Amino acid sequence: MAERRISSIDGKLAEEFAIPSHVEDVKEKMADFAMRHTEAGRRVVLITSGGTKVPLESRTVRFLDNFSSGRRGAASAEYFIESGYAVIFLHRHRSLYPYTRMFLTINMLDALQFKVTDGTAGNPSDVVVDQQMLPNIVKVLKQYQEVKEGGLLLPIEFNTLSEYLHLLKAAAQALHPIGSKAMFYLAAAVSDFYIPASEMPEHKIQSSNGPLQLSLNMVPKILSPLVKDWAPQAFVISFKLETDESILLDRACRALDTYRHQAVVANVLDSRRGQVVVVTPETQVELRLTEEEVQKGVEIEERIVSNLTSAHTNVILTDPGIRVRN
Ligand code: PAZ
Repeated sequence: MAERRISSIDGKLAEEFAIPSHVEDVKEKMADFAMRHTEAGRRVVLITSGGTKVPLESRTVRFLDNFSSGRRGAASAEYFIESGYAVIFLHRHRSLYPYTRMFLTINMLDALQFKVTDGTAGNPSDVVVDQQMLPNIVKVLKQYQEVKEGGLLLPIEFNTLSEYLHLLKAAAQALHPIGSKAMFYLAAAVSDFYIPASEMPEHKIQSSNGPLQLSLNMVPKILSPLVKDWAPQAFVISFKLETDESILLDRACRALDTYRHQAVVANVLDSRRGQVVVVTPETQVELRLTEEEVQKGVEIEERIVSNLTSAHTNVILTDPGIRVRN
């Protein structure tokens, strides 16, 4: 029964979601990255980040978007790297990116100045950074260059739901050989609904045809084959976002029961920057920042990553075998 469900999800993926042309190349890159870092004694985390886009037309003008700035994924990538992980960063094109996320609101031209102001400046060496506009630039640039030199961050982009689903499957298969050294940190906001390619109009939907009625199919739950089939030894964390706090923990527990993975990070839209609950089959740990910590610039992602990397260590130390729960 379970096997039939998994293979039908695989079939649906192949039939109803356009396969990106570069998926095999990306899979090979991810497999090489994972193997290289595991051989160097590092664990590897696959982070998903940002929201998926669901096209309404095949020559797309309109689409449905899922809300996510990508800040959680980008900040978490930095904390995972600080904790010794190598990171595959599967993120929505133009969502927040590790390290550069800190300067997103700054206009680059406002942050640069000429050393001399008498009108003679004209060479690149005449340009300097305004330290007041970019107060942490030296520290962040150092971190960024170290990460680049160490090849610790592999960025992969998606835009649409189809790209996300196929690239996540490819990542899971690419990380299969490193077994329990792999973590999946699925923070992206993924659509639950889509229009199958066969039912999508080719051209722009015309408003002259009157009000638009949409019928959307349910997106296959790929967490199921990911946990059972594609990366059964990996440590898998999903995220659950709700706007109604009263249903949050129940939904998180249900997800754990259904997919049998290791943890759900549960958060409410309005309070997600300062408060989450890490739900496992045995525990519910609330992580919360105090007002003082928020003022000091402490980020909740540091706490989330610390909690999960410790749990990952415990699992690897106590049971390096199959991770799928019964
Ligand atoms: O990307 P962001 O920092 O704006 O928000 C993070 C988040 C709320 C998208 C993430 O924590 C999350 O809950 N992702 C899963 C969303 C879902 O339940 O579909």
